Amino acid sequence: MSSPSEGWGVLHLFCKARPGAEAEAVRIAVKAAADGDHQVVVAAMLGHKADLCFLGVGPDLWRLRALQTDLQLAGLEVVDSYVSLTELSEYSANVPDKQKQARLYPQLPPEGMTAFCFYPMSKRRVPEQNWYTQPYDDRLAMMYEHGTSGRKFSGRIVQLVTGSTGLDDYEWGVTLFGVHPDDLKDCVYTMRFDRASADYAEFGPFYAGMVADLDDALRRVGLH
Ligand code: 76R
Repeated sequence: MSSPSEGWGVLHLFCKARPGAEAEAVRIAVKAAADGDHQVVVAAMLGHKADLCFLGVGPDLWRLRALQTDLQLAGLEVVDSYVSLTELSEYSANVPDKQKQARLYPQLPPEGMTAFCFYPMSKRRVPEQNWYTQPYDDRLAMMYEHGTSGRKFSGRIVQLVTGSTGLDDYEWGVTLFGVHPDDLKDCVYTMRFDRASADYAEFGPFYAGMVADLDDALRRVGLH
C-alpha cells in the first residue's frame, strides 16, 4: 500500500535551480501534486545548501514520488531530502482531539508564518544518556516540560514534527514556521534548555528560508 494506515506521508525536497531548469514545468509539477488532500509548501531557501524547498504532504506516497520525478524532469537538482510521516506522539494521549487531528492531517502553511526552517533530529542513545532506556513516566515528564516551554511560543511558532524512525537517517523531521526569523532562533534556543533536548537531542543539518507562493519563490531564485 502506498498510504499510511494513519496520517500522511511527508517529503521534503531541497533543490538547486540549475541553468536550464524550466519554471513552467515546475509549476505544472507542483500543481499536479497539490491536488485533493495533497499539499505542497514552497520555500525559497537561504545559503549554499539549497535554493528551494518543496514540502509535499498527503496520503499517497506515489503522489509524493511523482512530485520528485516531475521536479527532476523540470531540471531541478534534488540536493537533499527527508522522508517522514505525520504521527501522534506517544506522549500526547491527553491532548484534545482537534489538536490530534491537526498533528495527523496538518493544513499548511500556517497563516502569516513565512519564516521557515527544517532540521532532522534523534533522541540520543549512548550509555548514561539513552532516551530509550528511560522509564516511560520520566520521558513523559520531559516531554511535558518540552510542551510547556513550546507553548510559550504560541502565535509565533507552529511546529510540524514528523516521524522518520526506520524511514530516514534521523528519527524525526522538525519543520518550524515562524512569524519572524528570530522567532525560529528564540524557540530552538529556548528548547535547548529542556531536558529532552539538553540531555537527549541529536541534530542533523539545519535549513532556513522563507515560505512564498510558487511564482514568487521561482522568481526569487532566478527562474522565470
Ligand atoms: O502535541 C502537542 O502539542 C503536545 C506537546 C508536544 C509534543 C508531544 C510538543 C510541543 N512537541 C511534542 C513532541 Mn515539540 N518540538 C521539537 C523541536 O530543537 C529542539 O530542541 C527540538 C526540536 C522543537 C523546536 C519543538 C517545538 N517535539 C515533539 C517530538 C516528538 C517526541 C516523541 O514523540 O517522542 C519532537 C522530536 C519534538 C521536537 N514542540 C511543542 C515545539 C513547540 C513550539 C511546541 C508547542 C506546541 C505548539 O504550539 O505546536
